[in-house]
Amino acid sequence: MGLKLGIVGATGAVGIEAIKLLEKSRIEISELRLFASSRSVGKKISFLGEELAVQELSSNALRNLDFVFFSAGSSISAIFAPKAKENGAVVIDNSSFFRMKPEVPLVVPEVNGEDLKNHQGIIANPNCTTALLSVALWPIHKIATVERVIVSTYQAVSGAGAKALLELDTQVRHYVQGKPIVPEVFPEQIAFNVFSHNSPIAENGYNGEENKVIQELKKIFHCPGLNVCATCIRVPVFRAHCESVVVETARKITAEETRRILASSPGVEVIDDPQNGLFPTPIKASGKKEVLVGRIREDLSHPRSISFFLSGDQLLKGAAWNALQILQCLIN
Ligand code: A2P
Ligand code: 11C
Repeated sequence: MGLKLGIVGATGAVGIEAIKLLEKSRIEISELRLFASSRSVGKKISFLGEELAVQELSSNALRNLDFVFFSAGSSISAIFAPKAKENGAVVIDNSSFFRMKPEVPLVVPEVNGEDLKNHQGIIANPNCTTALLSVALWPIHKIATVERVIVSTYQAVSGAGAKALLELDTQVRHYVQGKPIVPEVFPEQIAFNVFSHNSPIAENGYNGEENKVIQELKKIFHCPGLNVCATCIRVPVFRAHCESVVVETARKITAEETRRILASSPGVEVIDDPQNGLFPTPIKASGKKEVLVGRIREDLSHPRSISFFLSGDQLLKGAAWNALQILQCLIN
């Protein structure tokens, strides 16, 4: 018998990807229930040849499901994920609401899939920037023990949702047509601009996204003492985040060893071809489940430090694909 699945946020940037991935997966599904806000009720989304109507979210509507995937923001998860759990479903939550709660596993299957064994009905999917970074960093940590990470990000607009994606598209058109550009989703013009990630700056001077990367990485790696410094930046790219990473390790590793280790690591694809100028880009990463890693080189300013550049589809490995991998692990 197939699984009964629910997707909350089915009309959003991540929800749409989750539906497409489920269609292509071998997971047998007997019922797929799609939820969004009241604005989308009745909207039809096709799944395996059927037109499924989007339903309004309520506690009752979450009854009799095996798994529910949430990607409709923290406030929705905070209210409805516990309801889905009470109703007997296992929740895979893409919001930040439960991530740092000690009883909730925060899982990237390539890194800490084992943590799923201890779940109590709610499992958290990490922030997209953290998920991409952890896939590339974990193989280095296993062989050389990562002591310090300095990461600077170049984040695509789709990380901020479907409306942000449309905003970049509209602003580029308006720019070309000489029309005024009026920011609505982001605080500043995003077309032909770069700015500090749009999450609020906390008292420690780091924005919300940076603090998530710092805290979540420590939890996923089970390394509370890991030193992480993050700078998160929004760039006018539609899809796939990039990250420039500098890693200090306890044992010295060469660029060649790092390249070799990463090339055979799950979820990583090395694209590092200086002769032909081939490196990771958001265009290459879009639609891929793997994190692309290149520009692997020794940090000339430190005796035990490696630098690299990555690009990964934050809607897939950073969100929907990671969630589907978690689902697959739970079923297995
Ligand atoms: P809707 O499309 O009806 O607004 P994104 O991350 O791309 O912005 O998507 C957010 C997702 O969360 C959308 O599917 C959106 O539905 C959904 N959502 C927003 N508010 C609610 C709500 N109050 N109840 C259920 N789903 C919601
Ligand atoms: C962005 N990474 O690109 C963010 C969005 O904690 O899940 C995801 C926020 C989160 O803006």
